[in-house]
Amino acid sequence: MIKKLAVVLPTFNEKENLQNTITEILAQAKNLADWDIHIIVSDSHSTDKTGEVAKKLAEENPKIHFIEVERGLGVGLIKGHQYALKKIHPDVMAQLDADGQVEADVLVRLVQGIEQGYDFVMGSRLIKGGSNQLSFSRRIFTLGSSLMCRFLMGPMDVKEFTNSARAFTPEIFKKIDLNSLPWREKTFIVQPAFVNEMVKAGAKYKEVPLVFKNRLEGYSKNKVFNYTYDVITYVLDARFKKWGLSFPLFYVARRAKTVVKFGMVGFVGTVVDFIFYKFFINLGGFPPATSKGISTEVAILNNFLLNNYWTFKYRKTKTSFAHKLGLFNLVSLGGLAISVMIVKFFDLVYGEGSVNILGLNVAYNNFYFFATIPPVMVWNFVVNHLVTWRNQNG
Ligand SMILES: Nc1nc2c(ncn2[C@@H]2O[C@H](COP(=O)(O)OP(=O)(O)OP(=O)(O)O)[C@@H](O)[C@H]2O)c(=O)[nH]1
Ligand SMILES: [Mg+2]
Repeated sequence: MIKKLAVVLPTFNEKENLQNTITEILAQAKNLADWDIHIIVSDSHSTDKTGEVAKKLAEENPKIHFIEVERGLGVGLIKGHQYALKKIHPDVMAQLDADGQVEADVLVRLVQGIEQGYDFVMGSRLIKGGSNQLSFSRRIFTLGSSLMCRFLMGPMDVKEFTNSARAFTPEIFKKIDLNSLPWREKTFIVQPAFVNEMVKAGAKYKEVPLVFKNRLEGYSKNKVFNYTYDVITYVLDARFKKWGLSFPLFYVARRAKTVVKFGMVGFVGTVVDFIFYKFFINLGGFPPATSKGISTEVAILNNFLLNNYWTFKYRKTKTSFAHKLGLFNLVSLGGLAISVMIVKFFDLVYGEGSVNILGLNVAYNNFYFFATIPPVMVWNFVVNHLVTWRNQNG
């Protein structure tokens, strides 16, 4: 008896890749004799007209379906599967990247896994027969997230959590808890989270090998910093839940992402400040006070650029670059005034003593220095968040 296989292809700007990927997938029919392959392209309103390509393909071939969804890989996947359930009534549900990076023959192994009685089969670059041909830094990401997912979240016997090639039964898909799956996130966190939810739903799972090549056309939509951040906070959150702690770490961390980035920039700025301070003294022959003046301004500039092009990149402001740079300098000056007042205050109250810590004589003034960091950081963040990079998009 012929059975139905529904393959979801999420797309965002994949105009040059989509047609080839679909051809490759349909070519797998030769090794899937009993299967009727349907493809659902779920496009997030691509700006390169991927939608038009998909619409045309869908008109020419009744096995190709097209839906339009909001931005986000998770949205593309989940809404694609929901559409498949409702309109195609598949015997097996599957998903693949639409950019042709994953060799399409994995589909055959995914379906065979389900035929063997598994509920959830994952393509994997990290098992025997699999291969990851991406750049070194991307391979590090795959490996690092795999280790974190395995040992912090589990299950330990899954080797890879971060690619899209998967197949599952409609029965197990209906069992997973979509409310605790962060599928509306803009990063790719849905990938490892989906494994977690499948396991929680009691899926019998296994991995099959796949080959992951470099992109031929188009560009990557993967934001590696944001994804790494989400993976770390998600797996810790999952670990806490397994321990019975109900602290919503992932939720809180997601809201605090801008603050964390701002803090990281502040940290880098402090290092830059120190390096330039020493540089101007030792190599430039400047007196320390002059060096500090220059190095501080270099650090301010450094922090401004990082915050403008990274931390607050997605803020829509109406002010010019120079305007923001001016404001940022003023805010930093305010921070300077606050830190001087704090040191002055402690100096007046506690004076110039020292304390013995583990045999080391530590002067009070060290504590005065570090005491300035939290309030100045709060000041800088709040004012820059509310004024310098104020979102003017409503
Ligand atoms: N519907 C939808 N699909 C998306 C979105 N972002 C990414 N995708 C698709 O998800 C798949 C994976 O995204 P990629 O940009 O290829 O990510 P990647 O494979 O980790 O990165 P590369 O190796 O550079 O390709 C591709 O098919 C994308 O078109 C989105 O916002 N909406
Ligand atoms: Mg890709």
